[in-house]
Amino acid sequence: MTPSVLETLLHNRTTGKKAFAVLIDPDKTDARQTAALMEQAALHPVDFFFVGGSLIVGSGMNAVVRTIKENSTVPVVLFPGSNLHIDMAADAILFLSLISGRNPDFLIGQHVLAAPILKRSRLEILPTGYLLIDSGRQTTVSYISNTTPIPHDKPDVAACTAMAGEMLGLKLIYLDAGSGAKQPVSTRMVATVRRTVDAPLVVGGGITTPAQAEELLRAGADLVVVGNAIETHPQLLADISDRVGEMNRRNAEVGMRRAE
Ligand code: 1GP
Repeated sequence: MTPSVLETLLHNRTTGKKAFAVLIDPDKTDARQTAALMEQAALHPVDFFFVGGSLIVGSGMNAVVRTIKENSTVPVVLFPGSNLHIDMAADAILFLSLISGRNPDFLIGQHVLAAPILKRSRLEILPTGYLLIDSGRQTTVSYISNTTPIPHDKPDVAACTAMAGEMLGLKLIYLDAGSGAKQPVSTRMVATVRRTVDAPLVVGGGITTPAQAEELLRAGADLVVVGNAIETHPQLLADISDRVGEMNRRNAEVGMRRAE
């Protein structure tokens, strides 16, 4: 049986395997571009496709999810901005509680509306503590959610927020600088959060190079998410995939040598 997304991430935590997800914004892609990404992903492995965004204007989400499912076995994880962004053809959904903010609608309100729909679905529900981190400019998600991001240089605030989220039972922690952020979350913040929680740590927003992805993974992220930069430079999918693959090979070799 195929492991669930959470099982995969927890297993990766125990083995130290790092993962890479491509975020597809349905407003910025079509079935043809999605199929082209799938061809790349067949040659350069991607662990998950995230689909969604804080604001979806068009009606292309279902077409994107279907195109991925028809062309790839990589799990599709919905990254919703609201209870409207649910697609039954996906494999899983990040059930995001925006715990860095104090807007009850994004802490629990949207979830109440989505709960009966999700209960009837076969989607894997991934309870996720979602932390928005300041990246130097207002992002769509901070505007739409009407929340104040955690300051970029306050790793302890992020760590305490993540800890509280984990204590509340959330299974994943997601540090997000926001789509198209000027700069990613700092490695210092990632390392501080990593030391304080056991849950798999997802980091995204503003990652534009394989080196940044590697630094964040080395700092303690388990999964990096890249969207915008791959839309602009599709070759980056291959470059980041290769870099993460190389990192995992090196880590596995070190592990084997230690075991000898
Ligand atoms: C945003 O973490 C994701 O929520 C990805 O951000 O589009 O900047 O890569 P980018």
